[in-house]
This record gives sequence, C-alpha cells and structure tokens, in this order.
Amino acid sequence: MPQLARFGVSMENDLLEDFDALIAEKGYNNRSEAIRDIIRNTIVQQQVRSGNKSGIGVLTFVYDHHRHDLERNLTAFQHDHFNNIVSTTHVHVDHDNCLEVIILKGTVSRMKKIADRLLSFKGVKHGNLILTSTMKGKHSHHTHK
Ligand code: NI
Repeated sequence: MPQLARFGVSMENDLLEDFDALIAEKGYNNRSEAIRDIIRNTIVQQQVRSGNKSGIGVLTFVYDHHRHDLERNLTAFQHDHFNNIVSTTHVHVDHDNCLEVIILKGTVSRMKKIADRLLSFKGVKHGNLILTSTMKGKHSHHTHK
C-alpha cells in the first residue's frame, strides 16, 4: 500500500453537489477515490498525447465478412506487426459482420499508425482505438480494490 498524502480542496457548493451526484452515479464510495481516478485519467491522457511514450492500446473494428481477401489481408498485416500486437480476438457478429478486438503495445505513434492502417482497409466499416498507459508503475495502484 503506497503512502497517501492529504490535501484540502476548495470549490463552490454547486460544483461539489454536481460532483457528488456524478460520483454516486458512477459508484464511487468516496470523493478521494473519484479524485484519484480523475487525476490518473488526466495524466494518462496527457501521456498518450506524446507520440514517443510507450503504452498499450485496444483497437476494435467491424468489417464486412464477405469482402474478398479482406480477412486474409488483415491477418497478413497483423503478422507483419507481431511485435506490437499482443492479442487478437475475432467475433462473428452476424451473418455479414465480423468484429476484431486487437490489443496493442508500443509507442503511441506506432500504435496509431497500425490502427490507422487497419481502419483504412476497404471493407472495414468503423473502429476505434483506445490508448492507455501503465503509468510506468507509478500511481497505478488502485487503493479502492
Ligand atoms: Ni468472422
């Protein structure tokens, strides 16, 4: 358990009421937990904006199962980038559509490049890359678990 520092926060009553309502809705037990997560999230978002930082990412996309050669090309591309691709999960969503969830690691710029290329394949309908960071072992301990 890391050592915890305490500090006081002042804010308008209205703002605090809104904050309490929000964190209750999200299921936090107390303000400290919520504030810690908000700070961690802000730091991670800042880190992932910097392209040469290392991180992890999750890319999801849906594609047309019937498009000729697409599945093969997607797989070949992923083999070319095995260093950055940790895991791929394929879901046959329905008769026509496949979903892939790819877990990536590496520098942010590398992951973005791989994601952009995969999403640009003809027949890939839409997708989304979520970037996160391990925060280099710092700050990552969730004290509320
Ligand atoms: Ni499929």
